[in-house]
Amino acid sequence: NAMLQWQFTGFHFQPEKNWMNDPNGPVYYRGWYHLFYQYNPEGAVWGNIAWGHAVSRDLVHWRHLPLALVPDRWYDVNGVWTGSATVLPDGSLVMLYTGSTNASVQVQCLALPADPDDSLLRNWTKHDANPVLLPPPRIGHRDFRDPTTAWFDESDRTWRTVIGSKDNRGHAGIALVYKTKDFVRYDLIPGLLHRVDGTGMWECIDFYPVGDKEELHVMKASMDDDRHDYYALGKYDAKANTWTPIDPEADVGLGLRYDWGKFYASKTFYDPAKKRRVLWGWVGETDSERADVAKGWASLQSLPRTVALDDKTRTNLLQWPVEEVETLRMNSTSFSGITIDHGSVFPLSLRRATQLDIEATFRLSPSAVAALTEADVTYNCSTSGGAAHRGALGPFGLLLLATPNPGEQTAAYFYVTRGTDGELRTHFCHDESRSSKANDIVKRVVGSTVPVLDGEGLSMRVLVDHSIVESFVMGGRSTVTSRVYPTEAIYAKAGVFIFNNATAGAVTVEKLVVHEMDRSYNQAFMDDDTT
Ligand code: DQQ
Repeated sequence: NAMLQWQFTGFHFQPEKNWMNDPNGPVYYRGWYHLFYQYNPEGAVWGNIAWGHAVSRDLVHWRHLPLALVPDRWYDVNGVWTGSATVLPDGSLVMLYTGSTNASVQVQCLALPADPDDSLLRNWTKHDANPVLLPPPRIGHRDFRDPTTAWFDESDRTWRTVIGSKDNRGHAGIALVYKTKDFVRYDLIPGLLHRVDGTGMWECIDFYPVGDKEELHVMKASMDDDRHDYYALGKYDAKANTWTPIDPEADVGLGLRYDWGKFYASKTFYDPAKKRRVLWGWVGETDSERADVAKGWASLQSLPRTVALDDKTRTNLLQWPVEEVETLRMNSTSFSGITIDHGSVFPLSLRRATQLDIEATFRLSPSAVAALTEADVTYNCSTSGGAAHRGALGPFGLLLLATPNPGEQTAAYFYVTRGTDGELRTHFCHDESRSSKANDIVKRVVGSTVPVLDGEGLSMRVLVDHSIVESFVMGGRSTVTSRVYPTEAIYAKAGVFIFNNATAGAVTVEKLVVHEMDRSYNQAFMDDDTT
């Protein structure tokens, strides 16, 4: 079926077939980037979870390797679940992961490279002492999982790792810290690194320093309740074993998300080769399970993203596709300098529009902005009418994977409002509601407000890759990822339009460069030139 086949991506990470979920143990080891991931070798739905494995020299071109870890012991027979890699000062590697036991108890396990000289890390040994960690008193047997990468604490010369859990009193998400010298014996450090009432089970916690002087720590948790990855910036006090958000209103689960669309169970690693921190996130399907079984695969990984503190705002992170992604750019076309009047749509003439990297910066007409008094005070992407709802200064932006009216389209757009305080607010949303004529799909309007400083144009970078649209807004202050399943806007029929559905402001397209993207693999098994 050509329509289902078309959904396979060209430059996102995905196995050739079957189900994938969380990224696991990403690490740089002896010249190779390694990515492990939750994988069902038997089918396109979750189950039989093992660790898939792939390696890359550049985070873009991947070589798939045999399964790294499979559920073959009493302590992980119900699944080799999520875990993290830690590189020790001597360059050796330890892997901690969660096992789901024969009684479905969540325990932590240690795996080591069977041959440290194999830079591809093809074989792994599960430690004889496994499981190395059982749920502590008062913690639910099914609420104890996903150990983080460990860090070294000089004060007592031990390693620290964080494990996510839940306190039923208060329905609180909690972060437990253990210390260990050898990754075999562990002590629970009294107290909690952090806790937020009402947020439920914290999966896949990530905890890492950011800022030039590593002055802040990011705490990220994947909220099992609402399936989003939330983070907050805060101060880590190693001695007190606590982390405190700089803005209590924006605590973990209350404020910032990594991504406002489909993105979950993410994990970072530090890349010593390029001195950067890189983030991977699981981008699931939003079509039906039936469709996944029919196409034989489910889920992607997001593009690997660098993540750093935003030095200008200091209130949020910046995420950006790793620079290696740009090596896939082929034909580039510039449409810069166009002005789009309010209420109009402009088609871009492109050769192909299914694998794109688009850089766009818009400016609203200053007089229209000045003329706007209080407007759309309570605007919110997800409760708005999407790209069809017209306001004075929005929506305007791009229609991706689009066919002409009344066809299919995924809208990525800005919408500017003015609050009762007189301040402008800039929203960035994806409207998926017209992305497909198929009816077995979750279609939403998703997005958030994004900080815009004085004088800044409104910029977006949008990566389109068959069934995924991944947007990085204002240099990465916000990101939005959508899975989309067009039925008509596919192959040569897919197009891109600029639109300005505002009622007042004309929009100048200060910059618009569209790069066609090469695919990142050589297999002939998914040829997007077949119609
Ligand atoms: N996925 C894993 C768990 C983790 C969850 C199981 C998050 O370890 O908590 O596949 O998606």
